[in-house]
Amino acid sequence: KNKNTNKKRVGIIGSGPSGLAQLRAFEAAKNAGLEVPEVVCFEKQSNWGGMWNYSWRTGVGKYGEPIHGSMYKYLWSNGPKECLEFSDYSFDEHFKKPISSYPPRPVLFDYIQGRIKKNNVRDYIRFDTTVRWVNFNDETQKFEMVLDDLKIDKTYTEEFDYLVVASGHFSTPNMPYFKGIEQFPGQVMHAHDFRGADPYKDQNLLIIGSSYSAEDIGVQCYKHGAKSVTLSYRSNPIGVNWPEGISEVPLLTHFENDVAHFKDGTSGKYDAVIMCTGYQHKFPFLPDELRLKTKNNLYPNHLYKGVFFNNLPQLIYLGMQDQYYTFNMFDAQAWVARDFMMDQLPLPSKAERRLDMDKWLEANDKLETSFDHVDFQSDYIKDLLALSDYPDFNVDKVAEMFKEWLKDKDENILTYRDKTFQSVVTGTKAETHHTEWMDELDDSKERYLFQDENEEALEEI
Ligand code: FAD
Ligand code: NA7
Repeated sequence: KNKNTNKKRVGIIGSGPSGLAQLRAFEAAKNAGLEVPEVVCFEKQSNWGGMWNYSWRTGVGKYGEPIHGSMYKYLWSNGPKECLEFSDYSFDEHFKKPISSYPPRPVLFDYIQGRIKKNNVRDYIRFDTTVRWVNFNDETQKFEMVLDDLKIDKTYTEEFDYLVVASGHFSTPNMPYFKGIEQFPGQVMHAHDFRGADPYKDQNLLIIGSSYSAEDIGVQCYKHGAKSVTLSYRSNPIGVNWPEGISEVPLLTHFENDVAHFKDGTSGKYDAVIMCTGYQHKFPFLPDELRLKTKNNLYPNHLYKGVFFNNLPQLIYLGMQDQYYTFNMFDAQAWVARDFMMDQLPLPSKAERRLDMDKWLEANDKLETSFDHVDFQSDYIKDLLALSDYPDFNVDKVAEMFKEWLKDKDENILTYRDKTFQSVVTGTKAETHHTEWMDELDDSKERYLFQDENEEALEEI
């Protein structure tokens, strides 16, 4: 008989940066000599990394599950890496040399994997396994999880004392309808299915939306040779200093074949439409009473400390906020969640938790500028850091870097990725990349990390 039958069990859904942060948090406690619960992580993909695990596929995967990935080729970090650095595993420790502030996706993917490869964390993950349904049993106070082992097409059930939902929220498209779109002759798709700019070379492209995806996909298509990029906004334009070839117009009203009409009475002819209209928080494996229902914002309601589901705190959500901070925020959350699950962090009463959330929600409502948003999320990170032994980092300095980044983008959206920042973890100043971002069409790790050395070696010959 298993001698660990009395051990508490933790089920984690997803092995993206958030799920991996949770695994790492438990590993850190174990390495410190503490007894940790039994942890099992379920991942529907065949590898970890979540969004950062690029997939060429769209629609469904080889087992017929909806494809999770929304990332695309030629994707470079859209914020300085110094703003997301793990404070317990620096870029220096991983790469052994300074690198630039805006690395491409494969380089960040490599970094995410570095610290968990040092332990046997992979053993805790069941890959190719979809969490199909979760039920909370009031009598046993346990979560009953219905799991599909996709590889052998087998469904089974397991019980857990705690459930950590780290399934991400940038996967299920929010896809609006516009009158006449069914007659549009060109391609219409959502950013979730965008896999790179190549098909849009020499095309006139219409993008709907005015946030990160619209900005980044628009700029990438411009960089890789689209004839023109038009961005259509609903509330506010992105409003940066656009180069000739990219422009912003008010919201689309309707299509007449390949002609799009906009709210200000203007119109244009387009070859393709990409909806960069955001994503839905979607948890098809959770019943109504356990499901987080929220829009994409900085403080989803019902989550105490941004993680504990107030009606049932043994249900924990990671990374559900809109994100300035990413990897380091997931870490700060995961450490706090771990301490609760290891009975080291008692929570106040439900009513007190409600009051705490209300305070944050009220502050959230008052935010106006992007700088306010940065400060709000920075305060949230500080609040979390005070609760656990996750290594402290200089949050104020990171907030300053975020503000620099916002200004850089405003000034020149094509060159902001050539700027460099200083690490708050090691003090290291980033390298300038060997090639300016606008001229760099190759996003491979090999070229990014070793091109300098190759060129030097060639010069020496
Ligand atoms: P995810 O990375 O989405 O991982 C969730 C995991 O859960 C996935 O592996 C998924 O397969 C798994 N899963 C989901 N449902 C189930 C289920 N039912 N059963 C089993 N497993 C399941 N952040 C940055 O810091 N810098 C950037 O430059 C940046 N660029 C981005 C660009 C795009 C296009 C997008 C969409 C996001 C970007 N982000 C960026 C934000 C990104 O979402 C986070 O960096 C990070 O990936 C979030 O981690 P996560 O673990 O919370 O979610
Ligand atoms: P976001 O940041 O949630 O933004 C969604 C955008 O879509 C935003 O500009 C919305 O405009 C717009 N939107 C939503 N619905 C509509 C309709 N019906 N019509 C027009 N425009 C609409 O999602 P992103 O994909 O940009 O970014 C998500 C993550 O991906 C992010 O973390 C990045 O790192 C990558 P609004 O301002 O609400 O009017």
